[in-house]
Amino acid sequence: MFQPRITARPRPLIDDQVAIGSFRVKVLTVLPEMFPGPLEASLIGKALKEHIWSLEVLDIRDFARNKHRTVDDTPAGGGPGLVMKPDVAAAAIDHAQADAAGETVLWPVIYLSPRGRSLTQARVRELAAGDGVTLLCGRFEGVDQRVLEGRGVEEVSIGDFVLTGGEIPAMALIDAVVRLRPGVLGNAASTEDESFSRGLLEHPHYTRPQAWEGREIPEVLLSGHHARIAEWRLSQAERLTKERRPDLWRAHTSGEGAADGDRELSDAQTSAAKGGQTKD
Ligand code: 4FV
Repeated sequence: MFQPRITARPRPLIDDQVAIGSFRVKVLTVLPEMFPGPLEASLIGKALKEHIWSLEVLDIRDFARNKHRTVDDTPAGGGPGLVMKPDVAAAAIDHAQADAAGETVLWPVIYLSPRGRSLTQARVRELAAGDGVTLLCGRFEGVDQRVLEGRGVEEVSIGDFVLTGGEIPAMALIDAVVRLRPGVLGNAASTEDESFSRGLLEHPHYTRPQAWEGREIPEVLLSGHHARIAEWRLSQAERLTKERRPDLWRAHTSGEGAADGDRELSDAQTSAAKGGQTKD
C-alpha cells in the first residue's frame, strides 16, 4: 500500500475529532489552501465547529511518486492541457477511502467535472443520508479515465459551464449536503417547500413594506387565508416551473419529480441510511 509522503506541516484541517454520526467529507485537491474557505462561514461553518460534519483535505501532490511531485502529464493522442495521472489520483483516493483501521469506507467518491451527471437535490438528499463523501477536484483537462473506471468514481457536474478547477463545485456540493444534516438549518421547515422539494421551482417571496416603488404585495398573501395562500404559492411554483424549466415540469407531471419532498433528515432516517443503528 503506497504510503504518502506526509508534508512537513500536516493540514490543520485534518479533523481527528470526528464525532459519532458526523458527516465526513474528504477533499482531494492540488490547492488545499482553498479549504475550508467559504465553508467556514455561517451555518456550514458553525456545523463544522460543532462536528456535525468534518473536513479532511488531502493534497494530491503528497501522493506523487517523484521528487518533483508531478501529478499530471500530457494527454495521450495529443491536444492541449494536462491530464491527472492515474497512479497518483488512485493513491490519493485509496488513502481517502481507507478509514483509521485501513478498512475501505463505503461512501461514494465523486469527481466534479462538466462531463458529470447534473447534481440534483435528489442526489444531494441521498448523499446527506449517508456517512460521508470523498471529492476529487480536477484542475486540468481531466483525470485519466482508467482511475475513474478502476475506482468506481462518480462524475458530477454543477452546471453546463467550465471552471478552472473542481474546488468550487466541491464546496457547492458540500454546502448542499451539509445543510440537510440534522441540526444545521435553524428551522428544518425551511427545506420543505424550497426549490426542487416538490420537483417544482419556488414561488415568489415578499416581505414588508406592503408597497414598494408602487409595487404591492399580492393581496392573497395579506389575507391570512392559509389555504388560499398555499394554493396561490403552488400555482406560482407551477407557472414558474412551466415557464423556466419545462424539463422539471415534464418530470413533475409524469410523476418522476421529487417523491417525498425535502425535509431535514430526521435522526431516524439518517441512521436508517446507516443500516439501522440509532444514537440513543
Ligand atoms: C465543473 C463543473 C468544472 C473543468 C476543468 C475543472 C473544471 C477543470 N466541475 N461542474 N462545471 N470543472 O467546470 O463540476 O479540471
